[in-house]
Amino acid sequence: MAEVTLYHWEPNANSGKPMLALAEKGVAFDSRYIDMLGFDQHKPEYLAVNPQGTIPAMLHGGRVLTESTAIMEYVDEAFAGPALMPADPRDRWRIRWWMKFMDQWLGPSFSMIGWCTFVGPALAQKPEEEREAMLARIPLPERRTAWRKAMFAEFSEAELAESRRRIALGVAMIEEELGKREYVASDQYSLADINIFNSTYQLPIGNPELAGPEVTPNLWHWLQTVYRRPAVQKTWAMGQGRFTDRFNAIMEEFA
Ligand SMILES: N[C@@H](CCC(=O)N[C@@H](CS)C(=O)NCC(=O)O)C(=O)O
Repeated sequence: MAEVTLYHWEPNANSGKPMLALAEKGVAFDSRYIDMLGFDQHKPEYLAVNPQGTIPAMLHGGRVLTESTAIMEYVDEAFAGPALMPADPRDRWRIRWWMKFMDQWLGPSFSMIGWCTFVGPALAQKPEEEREAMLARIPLPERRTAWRKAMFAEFSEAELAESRRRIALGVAMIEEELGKREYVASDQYSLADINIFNSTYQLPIGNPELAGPEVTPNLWHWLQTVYRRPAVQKTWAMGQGRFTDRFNAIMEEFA
């Protein structure tokens, strides 16, 4: 049995953060796949681990760790292996700036579009009573609201337009930043790159108008570099569905 157990969904957005950090550090872990669309995260077995019913969650040293970005920082500090935070305070500030920007401002917009275009439609075939029963099991009211909007296609045009605006602006900001250095927030690969990559890796096929060799040459170069990292390839091989298929399609076409 490994020292670490990680409860995660696909290597994407929040689940992908600790998966990638652990892979970069070379830390073996027991993988517990939580099928988010099957609502495994609201089943009693998982609520006993994380009562909030969100993924990921990590077990280490008798502790349950939640919050994907905080877990990445923990992983970087608790285990040997290549440092994912540089020593320079200014670099560390920039990394934290970008992670906060992602977690609070840009990430939720990627997530809303994903929920609207993929997660909601994936559940739309279920009978209404079944969807209502699924909603009733969600512990956090704000997650229940988000799920309801996704399941019943209730995101407003104004909300979606704001998310699209943020994504376009956020991608332009990342492009500008990558014109200044090799990685987003420092000269070495860091937690900021992991955080941003998990939400942007699919852009060249999902939104080619936003990211590609001509529109965003800096982002394009960075993505190619990150796609090729052994930890990234190993992590995406752990997915069980659409996200890994999409990553493989990207690898075939672009990397
Ligand atoms: N701030 C949390 C957010 C976790 C989160 O919302 N995860 C999503 C998956 S990316 C989730 O659990 N969704 C399922 C649900 O809300 O039922 C973190 O970064 O770990």
